[in-house]
Amino acid sequence: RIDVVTIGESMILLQPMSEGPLAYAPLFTRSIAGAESNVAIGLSRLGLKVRWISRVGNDPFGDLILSTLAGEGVDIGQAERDAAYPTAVYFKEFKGYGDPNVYYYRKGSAASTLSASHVKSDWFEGAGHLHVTGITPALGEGTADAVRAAMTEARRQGLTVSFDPNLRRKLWSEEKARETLLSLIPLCDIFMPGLEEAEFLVGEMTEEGYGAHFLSLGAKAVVLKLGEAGSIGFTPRAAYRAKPNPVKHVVDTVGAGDAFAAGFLSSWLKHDPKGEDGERLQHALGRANLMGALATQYKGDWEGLPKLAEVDRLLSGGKETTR
Ligand code: KDG
Repeated sequence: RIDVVTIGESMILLQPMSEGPLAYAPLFTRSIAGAESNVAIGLSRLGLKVRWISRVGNDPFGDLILSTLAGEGVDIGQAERDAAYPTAVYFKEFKGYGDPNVYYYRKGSAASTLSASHVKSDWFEGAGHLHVTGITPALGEGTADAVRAAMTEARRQGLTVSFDPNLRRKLWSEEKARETLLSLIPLCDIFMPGLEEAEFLVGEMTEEGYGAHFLSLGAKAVVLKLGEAGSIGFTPRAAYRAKPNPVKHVVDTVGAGDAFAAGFLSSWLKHDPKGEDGERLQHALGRANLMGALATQYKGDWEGLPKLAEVDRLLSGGKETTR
């Protein structure tokens, strides 16, 4: 049985080994990244069965993406190769302060040819949950239709659906982003925006106002990420504010939201839905905050993500045996 299906582009990630302007970076490390595959790896390390679906080029970078995900225990059986288009690449630029800059080389990539006609009912067979983000619809009209079709088909088959808006301003206009992201909220059960994304979508409100507003649009749970201030979750019956996990030195913020999503879903989906919402939120947000904080401690989107035993140890305050 597959616990979570996720759909979205993975790219080759080149990270400069030094801080400063990308133009003068002489040496790079090479990895893979993509919001949805970051979540897939995070969930797999936490013990869930995950299927990742996308299209990659019939090229060595496509090989690397598939072998990395397979090596992490993620099911890649439904991912497709496209001989006509390449696998995308992106670069980070570390400034030494704040969020890294990101430069995408992804127009015309294999994944951006994804369309509603690719969405197959067997993607979701035997699965419990679908996780999608607002990056895929930002890649074009076809990919936006594909996300809408996938969310609709998943729900038809009885899966629950989570949606992280993952606003990427470099990929589309503000107007298009707002309109499309808002239109997808009624198709999800769990909506997980950051505070700035919530404001971008519906204007300035209180945190409780955002919770009530997104619940009224059709989400059954709303998770608001507050960055350094932790997170707060809402259902129609409960609200819970989770304290942040202290972070000594932030190395790389990219991927923290994905780690948060993996932490949240790994707990929320395993908790009895008939139980008390407040308790369910408390456990899921506690794990989500820890995962998000840990992800900022490593350069790279997912390499430093913990396994379940480590998360349990950290949350229970247990001692670590290092040698
Ligand atoms: O959430 C992390 C992602 O932003 C990163 O892995 C790259 O998927 C990516 C994107 O489109 O920005």
